[in-house]
Amino acid sequence: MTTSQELFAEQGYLVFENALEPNELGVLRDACQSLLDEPPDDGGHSGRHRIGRGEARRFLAHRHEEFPAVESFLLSGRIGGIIEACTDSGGLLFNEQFVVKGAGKGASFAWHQDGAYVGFDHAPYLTVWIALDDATEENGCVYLIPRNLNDRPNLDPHEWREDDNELNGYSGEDQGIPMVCGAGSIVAFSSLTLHRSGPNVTDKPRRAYVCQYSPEPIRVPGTGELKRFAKPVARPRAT
Ligand SMILES: O=C(O)CCC(=O)C(=O)O
Repeated sequence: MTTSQELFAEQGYLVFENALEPNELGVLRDACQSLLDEPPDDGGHSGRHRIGRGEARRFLAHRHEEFPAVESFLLSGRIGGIIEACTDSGGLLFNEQFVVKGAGKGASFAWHQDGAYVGFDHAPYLTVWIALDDATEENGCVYLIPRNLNDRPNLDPHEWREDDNELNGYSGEDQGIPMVCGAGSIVAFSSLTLHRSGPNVTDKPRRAYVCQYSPEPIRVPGTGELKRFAKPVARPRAT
């Protein structure tokens, strides 16, 4: 029988429907709302970290330490269980951000592998994408192209699109598999798995929380400086 880790390696992702308890979803939604109350920016950085598009596509990043309940969740056994279902190489919290597409004008996000945004060689990591609202094709759900990580354990070439504030790593015909799922569901995928998300044409925002877990601290070559975070996650709890 195929194990969940083998399936993850064969297709590059796993879906966990209704993985969160209502209180966990509430904690994430509340923190997201606090951050949304701030004026939007474009990411505040130069180059490949300037990926915001005002109200159309907001990335509210690296603020979990201001929300103790969010930090507890990020390092919880709930997340430990997701990581263990996907890989036996463990996980350290590396990065986190809310991604919000504005009502009626939410921007799409181009095909990319998350690892392409890191900018230097690093061990592949796990992205845990959490739906804070029901995710549909109308409100900008994520689309994935399955990838066998055993056969293709590499980053593909990406180009920076100046007008759209994003990298693009795929220009073929494949539209990908829509990850339509309910609020509180998780799509876990490798930093090597190509994904995109569509525009939000509904009259409500589409909120998601993206947290990422690396098997080892990710350090800038040369300086050895830690990139973002490297916080250990608790042992698994049943999802
Ligand atoms: O939530 C989305 O629309 C996609 C986010 C994404 O692809 C990412 O943060 O890498």
